[in-house]
Amino acid sequence: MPAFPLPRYISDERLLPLADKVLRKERLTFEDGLLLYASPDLTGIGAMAQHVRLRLHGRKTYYVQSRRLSYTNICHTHCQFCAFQAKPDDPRAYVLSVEDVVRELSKPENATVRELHMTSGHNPKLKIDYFEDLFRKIKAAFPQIHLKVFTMIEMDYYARNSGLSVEAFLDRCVAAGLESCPGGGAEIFAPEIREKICIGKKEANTWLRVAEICHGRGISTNCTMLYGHIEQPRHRVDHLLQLRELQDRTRGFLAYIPLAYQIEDNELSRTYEIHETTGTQDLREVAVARLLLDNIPHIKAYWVMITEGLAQIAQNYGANDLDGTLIEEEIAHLAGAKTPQFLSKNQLERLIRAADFEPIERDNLYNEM
Ligand code: V47
Repeated sequence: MPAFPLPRYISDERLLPLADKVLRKERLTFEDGLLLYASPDLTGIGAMAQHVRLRLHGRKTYYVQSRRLSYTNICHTHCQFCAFQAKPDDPRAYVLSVEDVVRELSKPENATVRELHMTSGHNPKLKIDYFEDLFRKIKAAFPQIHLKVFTMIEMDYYARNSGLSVEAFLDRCVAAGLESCPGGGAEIFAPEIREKICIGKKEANTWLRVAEICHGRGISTNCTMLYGHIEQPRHRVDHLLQLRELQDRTRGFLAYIPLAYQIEDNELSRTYEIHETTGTQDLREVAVARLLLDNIPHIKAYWVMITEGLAQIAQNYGANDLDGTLIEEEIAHLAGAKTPQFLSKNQLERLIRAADFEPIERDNLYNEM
């Protein structure tokens, strides 16, 4: 890689020692993370993150032809930020049958889908037999579709609901066709925030323990952080470093996705005065992640939550993945996301190329298609 005159892009002198570390591939500390949030020099921070991104991935930006599907919105956990959940007596409440899912995936618009990403509510009526049947029938009908299912908290919930250990539940799901897991449900690990934004949701240790079990069994997962609500920079740095620490031990995280809090139709924004995240905040989250998470290969800019235009620019702030086509997204849109429900392969490629990056279609494990 050609020498990169990184310090030339930095106007906040306090960042220069961090730039030195980045150039020497040295790990950043908790205090460095706090400075990355405190410094007004977004350009300098972006340049450092971009240096790392170019070192790792050159000008490649990945995307996947994916389908979002939630098998149920019935949820007995009550996350204050969630606009998707429904109680069983809500007219919006639903559970998809296996036949519903197979019928949906048979539609022509799903013909090129390579990844089925399913996260849903915590529904006490669903147990292991439902999932085994679901996964077997999907894989029988669509062997080319990669099954990426369950947040870590969902897996813990459905294992307990089935009277099984997480290990036994996961082994049976994998035997039925589960191949990897999405990164949701992590929210913010710090207990003083977690207990305000998702009262009663399992604590951070559960999320981390289940991720470790998945990784130990060769099942890759992603990881996320929900930002832009009542958390402070120190909670974000703490969250990212806990992810980094687990990754040092397991190497099982494929990608990290910062999730910008969507403020509509949920209790959290009715309880606290919270504004929607801004462009500079969203870009900073991508850049800080690229700099602190030195052991997680991919950083996604999730266009659904930050807009297509900003995701495109985020490619210059450390992101090397724009997620996927999605077809029909519910969780962010019910909470007010103004982005489209889906982007076509051509639209994604155009966004990537127009910013002078190289679009690479991938499968869920980052094999190039
Ligand atoms: O688990 C819920 C979060 C997650 C809101 O792994 C909200 O590739 C913002 O996990 N505002 C679902 N976020 C999305 C998710 C995801 C997205 C993209 C890629 C991947 C991946 C995973 O969204 C939930 C929760 O953590 N969420 N409500 C909200 N109002």
